[in-house]
Amino acid sequence: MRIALLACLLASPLFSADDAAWLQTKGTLIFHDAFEREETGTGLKDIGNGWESATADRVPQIKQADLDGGIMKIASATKEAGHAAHIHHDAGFADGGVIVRFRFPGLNKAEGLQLGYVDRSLQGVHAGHMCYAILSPTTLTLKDSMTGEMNLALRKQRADAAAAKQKLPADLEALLKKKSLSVPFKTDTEWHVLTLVTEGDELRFGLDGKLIAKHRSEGYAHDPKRWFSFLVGSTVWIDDVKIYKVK
Ligand SMILES: [Ca+2]
Repeated sequence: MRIALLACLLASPLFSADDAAWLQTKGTLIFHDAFEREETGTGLKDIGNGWESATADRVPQIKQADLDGGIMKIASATKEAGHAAHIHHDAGFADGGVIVRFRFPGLNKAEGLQLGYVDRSLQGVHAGHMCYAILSPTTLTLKDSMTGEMNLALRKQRADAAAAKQKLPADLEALLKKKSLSVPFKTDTEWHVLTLVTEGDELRFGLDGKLIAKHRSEGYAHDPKRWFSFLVGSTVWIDDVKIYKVK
């Protein structure tokens, strides 16, 4: 009887490390895009299906998002635009997340991908940056930007210290350190499926059904995650995006 109960508990999504299963069984699919169309131009809304490219109008002569064969091929004009490509879509949940099929095409060195959640209506936070997973060729970082480096009061303290050519106060340095977690991670040029979810004050990143990292910080609990965002400094291909609301 006890063994049967244990087996049952282990089989339940509650005890699964697979956040795709958690989203699919506990959540509601609030947005899906498989990119089976052509973009209509290089402007703010030309990806279609509700996406906005916040950096498109800085460089209208350059196509930064090319819908090709069912894939959104992002190539950031970072230098020309003075900013990494920022492509976002409405989300709107407290707990939930995304399932994204993606690939680094191997067209540039140091291909990476930053994705996460933004709420531009947030007061006291630079550009509403809430939280992110940041994939680089060697590292995965989970970051609470909202109560960390994008918090305006903390940014002022850092700027003041920099202007005075002083070291950061030890307590501020310790606080900022707690706001992110980095683990070794190696990118390649294969297709993968990632999950990025928030549940309460926890942010979790999974790849191909395996939990890679999780981090707890108060900013992750902010309600709502108003936008889902991609920040791309180089090149990445996105095949499919699903956004789920659990709560
Ligand atoms: Ca597709």
